[in-house]
Amino acid sequence: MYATLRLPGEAWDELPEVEVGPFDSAPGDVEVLIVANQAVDPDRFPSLRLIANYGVGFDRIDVDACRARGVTVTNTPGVLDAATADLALGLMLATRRRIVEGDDLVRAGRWGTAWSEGPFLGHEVSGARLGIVGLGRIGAAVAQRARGFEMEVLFYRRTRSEDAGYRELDDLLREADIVSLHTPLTPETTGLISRERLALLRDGATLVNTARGAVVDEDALVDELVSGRIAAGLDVFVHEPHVPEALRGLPNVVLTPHIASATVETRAAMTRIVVDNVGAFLRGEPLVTPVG
Ligand code: 8YV
Repeated sequence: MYATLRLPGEAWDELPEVEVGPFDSAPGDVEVLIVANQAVDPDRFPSLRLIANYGVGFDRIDVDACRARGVTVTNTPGVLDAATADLALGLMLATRRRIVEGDDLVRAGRWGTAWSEGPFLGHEVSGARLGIVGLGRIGAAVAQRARGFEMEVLFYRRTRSEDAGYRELDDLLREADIVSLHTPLTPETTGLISRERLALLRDGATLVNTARGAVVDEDALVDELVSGRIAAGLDVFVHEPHVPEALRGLPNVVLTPHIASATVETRAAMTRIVVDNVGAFLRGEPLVTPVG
């Protein structure tokens, strides 16, 4: 058994012998691999039977190729919905209420000048119209929180709905004050928020992405943000840990380093699922959360 990282939380200690090291050093005869959304070429590991992915998203793992070689993939659904939804709300608040800019101002000793005037006025989160793209577990957790902020919730998902809040994607982008992305990254969602669709956002709208960077045309997003027409709270990027240089100096963007699931509690719960899947595999029992 080989893991590309030692996972946090008590459950880890239940694993029988596991070697931890960089992905490139994984031995070719390994039967169980624990990874965090890393591309695994099943041809390189002829004995491989299980890839236990530390994360709900497994977009870098070719599940079909794995299945064809008798390799099962598991992920960690459910336990990170609350933490991810919390961060999405945090980014909405931080971006619209200009929390990071305010923090910078205070730290720089510039508080005291014209504090009630334009430059530091933000936009409401409470009562705003929120458009949720992807209404799975995480999107639903965001909707639940949004109701506490008395937001009007619109949503788009693959399967149409008769619900009054359902909108076609373009209509949702046109109508919402805040758009929050919660789709997995698939061939269908890659570039879903294209340049043309970004242009549909209202002036002053806020885009929040805690899903995957590549769901959005990142170059087009940078252009929109540099123009200052919209604002964004971004936890994910196309080529992490690279963040487009142009974003770093912008006041209308809040940037976080892919931390949506990064709480002690959630990460421990994710480890629990990984370890339970590995345990089930070793005992020859049905896996807890197989993918596909
Ligand atoms: C993790 C995630 O940070 O679950 C996911 O899909 O993106 C995050 O929870 C990532 O999987 C790396 O562990």
